[in-house]
Amino acid sequence: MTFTSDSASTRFSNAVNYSIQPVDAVASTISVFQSLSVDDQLAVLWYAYTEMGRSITPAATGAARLQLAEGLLNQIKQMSHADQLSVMRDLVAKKNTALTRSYGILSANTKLAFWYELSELMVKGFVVPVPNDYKLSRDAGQVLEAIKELDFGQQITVLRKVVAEMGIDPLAD
Ligand code: 45D
Repeated sequence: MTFTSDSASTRFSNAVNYSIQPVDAVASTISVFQSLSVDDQLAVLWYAYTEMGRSITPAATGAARLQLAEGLLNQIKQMSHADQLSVMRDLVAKKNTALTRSYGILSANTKLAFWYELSELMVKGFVVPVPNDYKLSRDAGQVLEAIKELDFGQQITVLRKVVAEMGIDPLAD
């Protein structure tokens, strides 16, 4: 097998990246994230959104995808702030409810689009905000920093995986 100079330089820069950012930065970020309290998971997701917001374009999240989540989003939009918060906590805590089961049948990317849209609804004032004085735990702060240090593709991988596991998959076992 021959290597062109291009692939050699790709290999070189990969090697450099590995030393700064090991492959399991993604896996370890996911596992620490999942060990956080429910509220810290919600807060970290929110702060991750506020950091990434500019790089996620609404077009990229796909209107077609959101259509599948629209019923859920409309339902949530009409709830009181307290109920909105319980729904989000139920999703994270994998509590079995009609809503978490509806969420569970969405694809991983639609789940990501759903959370993205919830954030947008928060920004527009339709969904309960994170209290200004909410204090992340030490671990949560570290997870957030770890996410910020990942490249965009790795951030998506982490986020997709954590939101994919939320809710209840009515078709599982
Ligand atoms: O009182 O389809 C606390 C692309 C404390 C393209 C609270 C993409 C107590 C393909 C719990 C904190 C890959 C770009 C209150 C998609 C308390 C594609 C409140 C990617 C009130 C989809 C907490 C999309 C609350 C991406 C309200 C990357 C927390 C999407 C709410 C990323 C948190 C989306 C929310 C992200 C977080 C969304 C709603 C990171 C949402 C985060």
